[in-house]
Amino acid sequence: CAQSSKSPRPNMNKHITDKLEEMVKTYESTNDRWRALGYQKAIQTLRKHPKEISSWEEAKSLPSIGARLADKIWEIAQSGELRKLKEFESSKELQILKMFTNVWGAGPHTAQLWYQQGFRTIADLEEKANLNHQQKVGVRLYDDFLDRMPREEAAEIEQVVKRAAEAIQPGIIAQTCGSYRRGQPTCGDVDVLITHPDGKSHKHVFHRLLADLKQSGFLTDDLVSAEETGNQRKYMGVCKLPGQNRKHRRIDVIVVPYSEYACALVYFTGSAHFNRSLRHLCKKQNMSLNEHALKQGVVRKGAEKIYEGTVVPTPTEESVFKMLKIPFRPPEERDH
Ligand code: DCP
Ligand code: MG
Ligand code: MN
Repeated sequence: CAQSSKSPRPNMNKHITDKLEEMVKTYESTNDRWRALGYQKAIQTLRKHPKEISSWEEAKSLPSIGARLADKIWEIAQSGELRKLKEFESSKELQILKMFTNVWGAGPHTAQLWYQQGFRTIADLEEKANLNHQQKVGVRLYDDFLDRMPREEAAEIEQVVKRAAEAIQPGIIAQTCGSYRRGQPTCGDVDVLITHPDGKSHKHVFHRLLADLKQSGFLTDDLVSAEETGNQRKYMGVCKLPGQNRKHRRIDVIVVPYSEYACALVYFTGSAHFNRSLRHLCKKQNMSLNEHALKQGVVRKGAEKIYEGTVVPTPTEESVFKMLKIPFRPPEERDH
């Protein structure tokens, strides 16, 4: 997927994979990891298949697709529907579990616990459940968090963060990544990546920036106030633009050293699916890629790394693609 440069091959079986994705979501919400994984593998296979599925046998012949999945695929191909999915959709219990897993800070396990305790609505959780701090925020702002913002609003949020960061440290770079940078019309949150070209001034910005943005009333709630991975710092929280009729929006702020900027930019721009295909490409070339660095000369034994490899300097995003021996892919073309 990452390999093809310009027009990525269209998914000839989108009508099928869309339904199967719904099945994955359902099985994830019931904590049925094996079924979810089985469906996920089938989806990946179907995405790569160069033509529309035209028989049960054709589906069955593909990797990761057994007789039962072939039944489902053929049912969708013929009727456009999947009875099993319809059943799920009409199941009250599954609907409630899905709603509960959509609470920020709750996973499928917590959702099931809540259900077993007799809770059925978000109001039940608010009144009766024993919630941690994140879940309290998630419940209070449930509707706002489910609403994706128009990209214009993400741009306004970026500007607020940019101006505040610039006031602390002139020359700072604040770039919104994620779905916004990929040009999506709506964004689930705003992912602001911050660094400084001098290689050191980014360090003292993190805490001051958050303090300033709290003081001004822009940041309203913390979800994860500081997560440290190596030299990177990540904040996850909630913001609200000034003015009437504004919703609370999810915001992530990530501060990284300039030497890691290009890899962080690739990682936080995504999509998550694109990142997976990049990592897959790396494996084949004995390399590894994460939000910190690109490494070469990695030695793997099965899934395990027995030698970490050495860091390849990547001054720009383009250089990451070059080292991976693939043509540069602009952010707008990284959704698959
Ligand atoms: N990311 C990843 N793997 C994950 C989560 C995130 O590689 N499991 C990377 C790719 C994502 C980026 O981080 O694009 C930002 O994560 P988000 O969850 O904010 O996702 P998006 O910005 O892509 O979409 P949304 O509009 O829903 O926020
Ligand atoms: Mg995002
Ligand atoms: Mn995010």
